[in-house]
Amino acid sequence: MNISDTAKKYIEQENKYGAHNYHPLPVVLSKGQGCYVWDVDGKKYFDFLSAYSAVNQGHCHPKIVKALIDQAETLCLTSRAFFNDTLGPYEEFIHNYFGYDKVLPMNTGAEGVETALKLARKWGYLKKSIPENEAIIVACEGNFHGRTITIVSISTDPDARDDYGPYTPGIEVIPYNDSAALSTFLEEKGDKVAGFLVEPIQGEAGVFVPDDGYLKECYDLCKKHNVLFIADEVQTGIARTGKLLCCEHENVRPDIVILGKAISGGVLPVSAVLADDDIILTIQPGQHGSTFGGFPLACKVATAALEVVKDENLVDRAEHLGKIFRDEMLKIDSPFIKDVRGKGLLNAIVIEPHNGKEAWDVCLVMAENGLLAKPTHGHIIRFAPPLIISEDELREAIGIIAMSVKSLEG
Ligand code: IF1
Repeated sequence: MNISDTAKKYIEQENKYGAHNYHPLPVVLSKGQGCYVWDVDGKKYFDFLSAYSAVNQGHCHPKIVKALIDQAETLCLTSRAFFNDTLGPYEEFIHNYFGYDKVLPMNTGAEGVETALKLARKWGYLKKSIPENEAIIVACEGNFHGRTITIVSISTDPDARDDYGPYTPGIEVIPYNDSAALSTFLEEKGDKVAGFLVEPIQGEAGVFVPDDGYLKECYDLCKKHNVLFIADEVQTGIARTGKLLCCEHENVRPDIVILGKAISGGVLPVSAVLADDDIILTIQPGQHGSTFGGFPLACKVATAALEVVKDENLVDRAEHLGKIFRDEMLKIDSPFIKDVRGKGLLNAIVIEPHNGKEAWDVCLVMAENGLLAKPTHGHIIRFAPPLIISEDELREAIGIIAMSVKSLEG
């Protein structure tokens, strides 16, 4: 791939002064608008990563940016030591929007997950009367919930987990997409289980969509054993999969929902944990919090970002455009394409190495042809454009993907 001197300068700077905890595609971006980004040389790309589904509303959405600027000029941060005039309205808005009694606001997705786990443990001790220090959280193989010590303790990915021990106890991992495994586990130890933590679609695992009925079966098992069903919708939530929350595909209403990423349209780190009173009120003043959680900028930005989701009909758009995307991908006749899967506009193709080329090479060629996507686990490419992409734009992007794959066949 051709890298300009300007781009090289930024890449070398990151290499020299930044920790080496990422391996980015050699593209240096400097501008974004809608479903497009531009690099430092002015080249335009379709953004088919959307910052890992944080930019569902499109880059620099004017309504969200305006909310940010207006509030930034008024009041940015008060801490929760005092009340302010943005948090209450935001919390009521979230209540009406998602239909849960209350919200606990945080910043990053990982903090949201941590919050949900703390909430589940509190509830387990106070409401389910699990003996002190014996609460169990059940999670799934192949999960990705973030990067904290407790969360990597749940991980089964050696890259995410290795050499970060000792690990947080009280967590058990069972196979994903296997409700019988959950049933067996709960039959045995259900009286000590506080919560079952699950991604409705596993993103990092490579957009792994569980079988129809899996989430509902797990939810019913949780009800049977008085266990909280905790949905990590950080990546799948906010219209991405063609429903506001991915669990709606199976008419499941989780006991706890974790949201992040697109709740702010990718403008600020904003996360939220939703639950009803019997759960969320088990945490009392002083028992949890964060300096920035629910800060005025976040409240205004997230409200605007969620209004955009409704105003621009992003749920229906994701559903409609996702079908087109998968249909068109399946029509590409290529030895590289082994599988196409996903829901709404959260999709992936599984790449069969061919001609000495693999997923990374496909991504480099797509970048040269004006479309950005990122491989995961070496052989899977995730495709998740902003949900505001038009049908014409989507079809143009599909053309770039098809042409790129074809050009590598040799
Ligand atoms: C990185 C993946 C995506 C998440 C779910 C919680 C979090 C995430 C379901 C934590 C974060 C990210 C983080 C990002 C890569 C990315 C990712 F490839 F690792 F799996 F999106 F697909 N729950 N996902 O997907 O949220 O604390 O990051 O705000 O670079 O680690 P966070």
